[in-house]
Amino acid sequence: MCDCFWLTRNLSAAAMETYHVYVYTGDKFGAGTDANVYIVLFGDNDDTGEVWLKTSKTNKNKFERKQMDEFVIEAVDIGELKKIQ
Ligand SMILES: [Ca+2]
Repeated sequence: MCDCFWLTRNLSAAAMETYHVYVYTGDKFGAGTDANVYIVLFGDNDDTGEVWLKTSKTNKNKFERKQMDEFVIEAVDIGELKKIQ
């Protein structure tokens, strides 16, 4: 195993950022869903790629109607957030 691989891993680990993502589920019929929801954060340096919103910090049952869910995700440092998809 070459040294460069190890160096790259260290650098990427140091560049990880924690993001808190807040998702409000509307009150339209059928809005509450447990389907797999993915988001992508776009910054001025990079984007996170697709991130699965797996576990809500605020609610055991995520994505219920008129509910705010908080998700904590770890991803690369994308710089200043520009867009969420
Ligand atoms: Ca649900």
